[in-house]
Amino acid sequence: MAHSVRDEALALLRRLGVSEAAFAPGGLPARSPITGEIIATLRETTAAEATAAIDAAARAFPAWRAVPAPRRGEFVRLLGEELRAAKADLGRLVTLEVGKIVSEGLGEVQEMIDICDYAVGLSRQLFGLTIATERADHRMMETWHPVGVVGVISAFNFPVAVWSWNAALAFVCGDPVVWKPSEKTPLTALAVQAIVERAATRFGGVPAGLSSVLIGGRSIGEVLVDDHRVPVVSATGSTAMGRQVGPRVAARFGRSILELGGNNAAIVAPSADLDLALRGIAFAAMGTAGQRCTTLRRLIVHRSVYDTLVPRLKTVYASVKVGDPREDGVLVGPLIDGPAFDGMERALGEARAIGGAVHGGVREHAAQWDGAYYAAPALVEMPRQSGPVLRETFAPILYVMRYEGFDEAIAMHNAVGAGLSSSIFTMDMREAERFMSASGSDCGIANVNIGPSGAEIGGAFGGEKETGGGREAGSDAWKAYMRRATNTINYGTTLPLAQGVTFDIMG
Ligand code: UN1
Repeated sequence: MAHSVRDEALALLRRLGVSEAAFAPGGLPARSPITGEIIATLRETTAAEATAAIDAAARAFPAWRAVPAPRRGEFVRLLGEELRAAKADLGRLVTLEVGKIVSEGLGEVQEMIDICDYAVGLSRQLFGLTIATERADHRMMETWHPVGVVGVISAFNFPVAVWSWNAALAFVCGDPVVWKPSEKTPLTALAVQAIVERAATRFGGVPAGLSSVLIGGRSIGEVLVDDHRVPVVSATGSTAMGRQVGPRVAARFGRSILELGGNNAAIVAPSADLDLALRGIAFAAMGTAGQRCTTLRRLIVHRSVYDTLVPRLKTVYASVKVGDPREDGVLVGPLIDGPAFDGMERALGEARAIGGAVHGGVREHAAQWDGAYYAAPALVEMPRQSGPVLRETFAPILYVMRYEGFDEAIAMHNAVGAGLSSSIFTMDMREAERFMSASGSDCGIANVNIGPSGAEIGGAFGGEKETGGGREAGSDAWKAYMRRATNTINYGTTLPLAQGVTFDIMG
């Protein structure tokens, strides 16, 4: 019998520096999906407090933008150091609060450390272009300035890493951050805030209000969405959530960075290295219990390899250990809650009704923990791509389908609403290049011989279509956290006008 999640989580929270003031009887319950037990109840942020946090962030902005960018980078360097020191504890808390297996909990914190390192370097590289002008003795250039308060709304499944992609960039770009984490994962958010405060103390001179956390549900998120002093709102979650947030932020001419649902596929071509494909598929489809936005949900297999690959996959699916994510050897932890399991059952029922053959997918460990929802990952052989296959169900369901021709595979691949991540397993370079070309995958991420999940922070992360179009983390994603000014400077003695316009005045 495993020891109590609650005791361990409370000890971790103390070690991580979360103050007792965060707790309140009868407040928001923080549950562990491992056992279903309540770890703590938390004081919820009121709407007035949320507005006060935005006031403080807005006040912090002029002070923070005046700090030279490489100095702001020093703050993020210290944050990275604090995260390194806290990695074991915070990673473990992610496991307890979200149910990720131990190495994935630690991996999430590593992702935070990685983006901090990235942002430190970036703090000396926030540069713009110098542009040739059509006028003599003129120079044109772009400068990038801090934009203001960044609102971050994050989901339960990456409860801390997604904040860090946004916050590490925002901080070096000169922007304060107000964060509304998922109401399902308040504990890890409070722990991160305590870590930020330690970095701020070591740095000295961080303006009050630079970083804050709002604990609560949708109505608290709405305060961020609607406040005109928040020029950028970065929201991660469902497409339904994004449909609300995007237009509301746009209505006040704010900018949103949306990272919404994924319905990610992999194509397995005739030439695929099937050993490698098997490993790639297994991690991408079952890892994090199918609760990544990059999770592999659709497998499009050439008919010539179907009967070799699919039986092997079935064996892997049947052998994977589902259970307490703290235990060695477990690869699939619990779903986040009961509604997640209901959604899985519903999707499997719909798949069966249209001819799908479902392997796995049954609830496990219900006798031991009736408030926890473990499910054996499901492999579903579908006669065609329809019904639940066309939408994202946030659970470990992999729909498998056959294809004949490569064009058909690409068409099937692109025939869903979401456009986050994608992959192809092939040894044929023509297919690989086609898949990554303009006429190939329509997703923001297109991989070859690796699955669609588990991206590094160095690349821009996000997707097209109903995924929302936002990009976070690496490459030039930082530009979304700044405003661009185009400058034209005349160092001559005359005033030539652009486009040859003349405007001669008297005198
Ligand atoms: C998410 O599920 O919201 O690429 C983010 C990945 C991770 C991030 C997933 N690095 O799977």
